[in-house]
Amino acid sequence: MDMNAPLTIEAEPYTFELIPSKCALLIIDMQRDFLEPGGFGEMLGNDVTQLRRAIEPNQNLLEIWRAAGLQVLHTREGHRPDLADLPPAKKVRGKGSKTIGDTGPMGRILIRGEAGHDIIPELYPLPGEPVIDKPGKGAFFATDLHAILQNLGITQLVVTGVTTEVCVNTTVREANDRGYECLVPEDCVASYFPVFQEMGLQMIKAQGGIFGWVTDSTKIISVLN
Ligand code: C5J
Repeated sequence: MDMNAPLTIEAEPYTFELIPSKCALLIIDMQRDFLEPGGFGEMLGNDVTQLRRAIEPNQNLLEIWRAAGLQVLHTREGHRPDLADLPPAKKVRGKGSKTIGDTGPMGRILIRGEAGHDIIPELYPLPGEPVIDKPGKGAFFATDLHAILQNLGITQLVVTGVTTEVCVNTTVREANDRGYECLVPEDCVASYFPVFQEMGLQMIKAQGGIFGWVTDSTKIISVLN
């Protein structure tokens, strides 16, 4: 494959010209705490099956992406064990009986180094794939993501992961403001709430692609194949 030759991907609101050498797959927060039964997401009362639908499409896309030799990055939402980077307002939000930093079934909730904070085995990073630990919802806030992408010469992002309306949308908006072009495959992102899945995607592609483009992973895969 010519890494500098644009590949045309069918997308909304119009086709996306993917330049392999400049495009990275950014997988957001596919962590055990959000996706597995017994994790933080389920403790908050959410139905994790809504998120687990995105695992297989992400596996398929990741396999093809890696085989094509394209750049992959992963993110994890979480905090230092001493909670020094956890805003008090985030700690108390929701008024749940258990919150970030407390001990749950998979270790301390959303704390770096704990089992629940780690990425699910189905999508585990390979050595050499950067993993961005982020304290907020957006992957650019208080991280070195922008510097890493600039050093790699990346200007386009295929953004996948969870949840569509929270960390995926926040990251796409942050990326858009920094000049990145973002393509979101709708089957590779997921929300606990079907209405937010729908609206989260609508908001990205509305008004001529105000934050980016929306497609389906099969459309990317068929072009990379
Ligand atoms: C949330 C995320 N929903 N990764 N995190 O708290 O979207």
